[in-house]
Amino acid sequence: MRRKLVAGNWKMHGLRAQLPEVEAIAAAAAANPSVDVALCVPYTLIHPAVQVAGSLPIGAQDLHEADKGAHTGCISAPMLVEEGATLTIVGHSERRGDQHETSHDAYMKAAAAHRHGLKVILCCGELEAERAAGRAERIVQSQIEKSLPDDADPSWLTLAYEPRWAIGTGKTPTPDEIVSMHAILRAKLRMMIGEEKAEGIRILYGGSVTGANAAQILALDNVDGALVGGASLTAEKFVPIIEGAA
Ligand code: G2H
Repeated sequence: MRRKLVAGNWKMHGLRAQLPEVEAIAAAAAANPSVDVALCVPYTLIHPAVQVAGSLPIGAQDLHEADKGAHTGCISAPMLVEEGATLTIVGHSERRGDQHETSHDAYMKAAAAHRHGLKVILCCGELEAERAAGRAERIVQSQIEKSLPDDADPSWLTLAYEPRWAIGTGKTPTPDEIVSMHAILRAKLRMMIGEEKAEGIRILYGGSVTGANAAQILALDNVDGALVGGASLTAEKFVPIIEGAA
């Protein structure tokens, strides 16, 4: 059975003044051992968060595909490891939208992270116009074809389906739309890496998950957890989601 994973994505939020939230989230994670919890914070908070997080895994939200080099402003996997990160998100739709990243970029970044022992949450998801045009399934399948690492394995890889139109908007897909897309992703995994590994890989849902809708979403077929943005910024909002997954 796949254990549920609830991962927070703080995006470009969080100063050291918010470290007590990390501590409170870590305490809630420890109190709910049946669910895996992780927190992906800004680069600048990785080290300080690790200092107060106990056994709560602290991750990054992106990385560069190279280990080092002339890449002004970028951060590599070895740098993340040195700061104490144990996981990273790649291919988030805000990276795809704001920084024009492609699925191939996500593929390269996932490989770099894995080379250095980081776990990876690989994101995919369609735009609103793509869904309206009836292309959502094909778009998401294509993203996975281009970004799934060659040696994808449940021990280090998690997928996250995040329809871009649901991110930070308060809109969520219907339960049927989530179930349908997660089934498509599971089938795509089976085709690409075989039944056994495909069954082990967790597929998270992300996009406007809150304490109010988490339990319903997390109970859906093939929904193995949640990637949570805005509602992960405080323990008050995030802990009910953790508890909803337990
Ligand atoms: C989607 C999600 C976290 P939010 O980006 O990855 O953000 O929960 O704020 O929609």
